[in-house]
Amino acid sequence: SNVFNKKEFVSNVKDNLKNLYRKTLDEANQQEIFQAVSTTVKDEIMDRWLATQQTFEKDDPKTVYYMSMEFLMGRALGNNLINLCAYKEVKEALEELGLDLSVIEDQEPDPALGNGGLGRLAACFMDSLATLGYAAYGCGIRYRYGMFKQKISDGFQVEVPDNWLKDGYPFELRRPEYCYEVRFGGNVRPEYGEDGSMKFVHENYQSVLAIPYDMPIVGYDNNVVDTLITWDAQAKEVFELDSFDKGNYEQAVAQENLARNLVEVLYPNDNHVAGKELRLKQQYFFVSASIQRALARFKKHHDDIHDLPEKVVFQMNDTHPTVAVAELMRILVDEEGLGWDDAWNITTHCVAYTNHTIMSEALEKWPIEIFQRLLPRVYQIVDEINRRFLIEIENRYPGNEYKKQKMAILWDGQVKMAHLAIAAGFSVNGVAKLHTEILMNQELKDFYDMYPQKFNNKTNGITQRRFLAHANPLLADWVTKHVGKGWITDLSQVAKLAPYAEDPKEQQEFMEIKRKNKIRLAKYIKEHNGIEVNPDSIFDVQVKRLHEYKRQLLNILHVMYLYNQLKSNPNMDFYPRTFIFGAKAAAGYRNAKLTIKLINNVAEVINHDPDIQGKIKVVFIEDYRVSNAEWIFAAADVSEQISTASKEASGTGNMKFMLNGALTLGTMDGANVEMYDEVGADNIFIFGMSAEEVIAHEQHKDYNPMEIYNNDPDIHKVLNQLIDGTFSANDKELFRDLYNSLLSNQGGKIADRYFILADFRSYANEQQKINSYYRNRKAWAKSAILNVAHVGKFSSDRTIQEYVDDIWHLDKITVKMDR
Ligand code: 26Y
Repeated sequence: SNVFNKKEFVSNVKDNLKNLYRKTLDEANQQEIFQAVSTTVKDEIMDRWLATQQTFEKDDPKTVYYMSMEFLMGRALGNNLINLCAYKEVKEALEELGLDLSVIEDQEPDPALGNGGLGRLAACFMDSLATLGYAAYGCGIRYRYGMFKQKISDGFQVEVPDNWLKDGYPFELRRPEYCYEVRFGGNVRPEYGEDGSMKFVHENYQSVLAIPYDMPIVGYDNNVVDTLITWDAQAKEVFELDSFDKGNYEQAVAQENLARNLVEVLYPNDNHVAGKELRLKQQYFFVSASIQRALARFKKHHDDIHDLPEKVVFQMNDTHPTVAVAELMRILVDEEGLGWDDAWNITTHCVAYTNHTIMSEALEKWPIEIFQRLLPRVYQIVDEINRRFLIEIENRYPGNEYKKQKMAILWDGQVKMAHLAIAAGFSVNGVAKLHTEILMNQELKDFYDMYPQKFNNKTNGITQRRFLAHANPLLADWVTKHVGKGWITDLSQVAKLAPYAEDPKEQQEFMEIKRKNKIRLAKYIKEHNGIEVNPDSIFDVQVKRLHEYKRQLLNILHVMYLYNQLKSNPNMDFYPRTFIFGAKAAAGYRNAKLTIKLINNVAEVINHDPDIQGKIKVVFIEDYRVSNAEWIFAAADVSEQISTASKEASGTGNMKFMLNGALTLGTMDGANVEMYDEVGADNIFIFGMSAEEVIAHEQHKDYNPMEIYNNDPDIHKVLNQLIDGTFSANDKELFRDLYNSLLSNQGGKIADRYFILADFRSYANEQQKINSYYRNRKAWAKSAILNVAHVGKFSSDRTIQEYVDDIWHLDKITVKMDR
């Protein structure tokens, strides 16, 4: 059944061009055509969105509110067409007009309302929720500026503002009729009634209005359209148009400033707390508005607030929305008039928490001073939660002051958000098996001992609709040819590919598809970097946020090492290799930015050295983001997942590479461990220390990188090249900080805290194995196909079904459309 009739589609696009721009097809530019095409597609989505809402009204299903500061959605047009099953017909319809759908897709800015893994996971989850037919709202912030655009200038990262809304975004719907007030600052005063009752009055506060913008989340081929709510802020006075009486003028200006600042920009820090007051404001802003909207929806169907847990669950994506615990309590106690125990019982059956990291620098702790000044009533509630929590600890561990210190929500002048999330959440989950084990046995052991029943694992996943069906149409068709279309909604069906792994004809076809994707990426690299790369070389790729624990530095040091080897032995056994990097560094993260500069300088030297005859190329892809990621995964041979074991909670890029038939070179970290279990030791390259070994070294403080430096001449040489001008002829000192970070303790940071030198040799050995293995094209193709065949577990559909079964207990809905 065709979603669009081609003739009608074309005529609708033309109509939309006329209505939007008063232009004909000949006069319109590609951006305008993108808008007109998107409007046409949105029209089709609207019918399903309406029908879905009507189903919600009729069936009143239990609903999950996925609360997240970040939703890294990526472009919507292509994805919506895939999920409407209309991609091919629209592509053809546009071709008849002489238009190229991929050029039109390329006009869309990436909605990049997120940093990296955590934000992209939220986006994959929304796709799976809609596809599986569950009632779900994503709740987030409509940042005016998303993740910055990255320019590389003289090898350095330069951050450019991401004005993604400048041409207007076609896939959002402003809904001012569902606005809510959110209050900041002021003071709380007890007010006594004549009957001796007491309530708290919040006064002298500043308020803003939260205005929701809805984005449709289109399920695959099922008429379900869920909603991502992103909240915009507006000054109340301006909104109500009545404030400019003189007395209120200053107040009005202050509120306008507050509203503008609140949603101005996404904090570009990934896994590293900056502790900015404005961020806490952002958190409370979207959390308060989202809870108000959820309760309003609930009340349309129910009069007894005690039934809330039967119909509503709030999933907190890391601690960022954890103020939800206290905000829900506040509303239940102050506005619904419930007693504390009643309110606590409801709250603790409605909120659940996902932990995404064990890195201590990513744990959110707010100074009490800030928290109390900004959210005086909410703070009182946190204080009371803490008081009762400490009593609970005392009852469980009488006289154990140490436990209380370690587990308190308020301690040392700080509000510890993770402790609040665990004390209140009915579920606490990690994002991969190893990660959850580390949480239970180390990081959160005290909490696990007290509440073992709360802890559970939900290994992350990714959506195969974006990362295979859309990203890699050639491979998608090949998979469909062999196993049918079922994989699009049930990825476990790719297991049926396994028998083809041994078939020489299929191996060849597979490798030809990979080669075409490499040519597509090579063209992109040529256009964007001006670098010529050889599609017959091994594409060895590391794309992810730049962070020391992810060890891009290990990768580039190894490239330097290989370069040295090739220089001194030009005829050594070496298969041509293209090392591809893509990464954004947080704007204030010095070592991360320096690593980007190092990669670019190494590229500059190696790419222009005739001695090595083009055998190594190094490419840093500018502005790595969801849209170019799709092309990069499709073209990769080797997937670098080389974090220090125990540091990467899960990783999800690892799964996207696997889905596209790349072989993983990785540590036993995060979900790599489970990928190893699925694909088997013969089809993955594992190196380095185990998580246990890393943790033991951290505890015993017995690691000495200097020893390795002194005893391994190759490593010695590479490190010296950081400070002898080999890659920074004009400024030998440029990379001194990287050198120092590996060899000396400084400012509380211990030398090589991510064990780069410790893992270097075993990394180089595995790289050598890859070199030989790739020469055996059949073996390589077999392993690559087996990677695709064993990726089934890593669909976010599987992950979401587990959340539903174990945590959310949602009802499945079916949306009927009479067409
Ligand atoms: C508190 C603030 C500074 C902060 C902001 C963003 C803290 C953390 C983050 C982002 C964390 C993040 O992206 N974590 C990643 O989550 C992925 C999805 O679960 C994991 O796959 C990945 O291993 C983890 O690093």
